[in-house]
Amino acid sequence: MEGGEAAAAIFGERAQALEPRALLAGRSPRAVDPAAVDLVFRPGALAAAERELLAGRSGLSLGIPPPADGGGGWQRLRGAREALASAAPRSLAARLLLATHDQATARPGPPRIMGVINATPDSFSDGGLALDPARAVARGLSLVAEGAELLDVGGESTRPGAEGVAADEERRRVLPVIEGLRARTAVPISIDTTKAAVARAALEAGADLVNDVSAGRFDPGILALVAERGCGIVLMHMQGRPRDMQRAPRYVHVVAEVLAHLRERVAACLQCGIALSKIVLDPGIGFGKRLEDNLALLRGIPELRSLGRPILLGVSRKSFLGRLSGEEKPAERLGDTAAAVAAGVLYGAEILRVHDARTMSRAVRVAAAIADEKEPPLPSPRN
Ligand code: HH2
Repeated sequence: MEGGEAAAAIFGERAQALEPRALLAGRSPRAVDPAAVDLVFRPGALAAAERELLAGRSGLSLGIPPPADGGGGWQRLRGAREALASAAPRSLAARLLLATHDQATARPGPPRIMGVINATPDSFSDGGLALDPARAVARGLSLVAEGAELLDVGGESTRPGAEGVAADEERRRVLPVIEGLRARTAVPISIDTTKAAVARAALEAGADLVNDVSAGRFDPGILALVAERGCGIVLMHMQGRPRDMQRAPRYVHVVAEVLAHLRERVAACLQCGIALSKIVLDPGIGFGKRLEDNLALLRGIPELRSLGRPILLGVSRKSFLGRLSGEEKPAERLGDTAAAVAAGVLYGAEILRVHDARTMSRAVRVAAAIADEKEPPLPSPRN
């Protein structure tokens, strides 16, 4: 399938009804057989002729999954990828399902560390530490020395309950940091902002991509800017706004809802003229999520990968880790963060946004080696 047709199929009108559910049953894409299809979707999504076509293909079984898999209301397609591919020329649904399967089972690229620089007085774990530009630049350079391959510079805290800051103040905080870093490192720099005016100034000062936790919803001008500059963009899911997002987050099925939201935001980007290849997706851990939502989203990364874009994961020091471990001080949540980062890598996340690059790059290296299916040679009996 052509890239353009895959994008049209995945982001087109029928995509919602054919949304994959329980894809790969929460298993790591690194541990599944890409030749074996196993997809669950809404039953109404297939026209009778398509149902017949798929059910009639040798080796493809079309049934209702058992309740544990979300049965009753969902349909499950299993069989060889080859059989689905042979139905694809005659059915749009088969093409969509094939694209979904291929995207989700493609091996993720090597995981990379994104180091966080908060030029803010009030960030939840390190507010005030990098308010002075010289200290922020020094912090960025040490993150790079410790293994960060990207840097994310922000001038507005998005912690729960945070009130926004004006664009002028945000620019004043981030521009000297971006200029200072640009003069000293070639590592890609992202600007963590929801405002087009701040993003524009940051890109002019040397930033390479935009990290928008509102995915272009708070200031739609940001999408036009990204299209104009041809730069990359991170689209993150958030329910509500930072000031109220943790008051009463609610989902019926969090993974399906986040997937549908990200699908809609990708479609908005494509409509603005942003190339699909420039987009990175992020489930927004801690942004309008309960503990169980954050955990389900970590396990749901394989489903989110069905949109065919790399997944960025921001678990670092967040409060859901403290809920699990009992550690109240965010800066002390190093082991907690390493465990969540490792799980993210195993589920297929490709960019890990962290505050502690040294420890997390080690966690990433170990997790990536475990995820790599190549078996190490058995030790010889004499060793
Ligand atoms: N988390 C924070 C900020 N920006 N961007 C993306 N894409 N994903 C995230 O998970 C994410 C993010 C919150 O962390 P931090 O920047 O350390 O805190 P604060 O918002 O208080 O400055």
